[in-house]
Parts: sequence; structure tokens; C-alpha cells
Amino acid sequence: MKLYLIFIIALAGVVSIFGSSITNQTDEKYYHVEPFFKTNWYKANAYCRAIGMHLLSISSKEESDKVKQVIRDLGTVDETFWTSGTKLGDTVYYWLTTGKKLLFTDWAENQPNTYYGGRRCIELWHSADLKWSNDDCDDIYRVICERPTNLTPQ
Ligand SMILES: [Ca+2]
Repeated sequence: MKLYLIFIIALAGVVSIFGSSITNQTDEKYYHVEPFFKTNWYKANAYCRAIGMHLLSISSKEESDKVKQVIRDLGTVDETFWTSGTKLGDTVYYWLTTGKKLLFTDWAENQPNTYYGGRRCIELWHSADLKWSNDDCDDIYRVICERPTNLTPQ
């Protein structure tokens, strides 16, 4: 148990290199809310991999609530954030990080909508209190990366 705690503290130290004020830990995951830039969905995925994490995925209401709380605790509720949810290369939405279909959804009213076959990536939409909207993957939004607490950076 002691070793486990030391391990967790060490991991928190590694993550804090990227900015302690924007990193949060829940029981299962670390979240890194990128403070310095916004980017498109593709680069958001690449960025998270580059720092040993993955772009946000949400598999339950409990997890959804935790993520929203992390964002609200940082005072950034007026921002839209990318998730790894997409239907690029498929006819249904899935999480790029896990390859799984959406088991839990938190779509905003009238979402997902269609727009000439575009809007294939899922965001936490500031206009709907961080409920989900599909949007153009080339659009520029903030980034949340995640990593299970039981994994070291890759
Ligand atoms: Ca939409």
C-alpha cells in the first residue's frame, strides 16, 4: 500500500511538469487540461500521445460528471473541448482511444446534427453546459488529455 501511494505521488510529479494547476486526478484517471493552445481534433490526438496520454474519452455518467467538475474547478466553462469521439471512417460514433462505440452519451439538445456530411468529431460544447455536440474536426478547440492512474507515461 505504501509503495502504491509513493507510485501515485511520483506520477503526479511527472504530470505536474506540464502544469500542476491544470492537472487533476480522479480515482481512475489523470486529466491534463492543456492551458497554452487550442488546436484541431487531429492535432489534439497527436498532442496527447506526445505527452504519454490520450485525448479524452467518456464511458459513463459518473466519468462525465467528473470531467465536467474538473473543467468547472478550473474556471473554464466558457470553452469548448475536444474528446476522442468521432465517426471518421465509420458510420457510427466511437472513441478513437478505445475503438469502442459510445456506451454512454450526453448529447446536447438536437445533437448530433448534420451538415453536408461533416461534423464528425465530438466536443464538450460550452454553449450547452459541456454536453456533447458533433463538429468539424478541423475546428479549433481546447484539449483534455487523460491517462489511467495505474499506467506510467508511454
Ligand atoms: Ca453539432
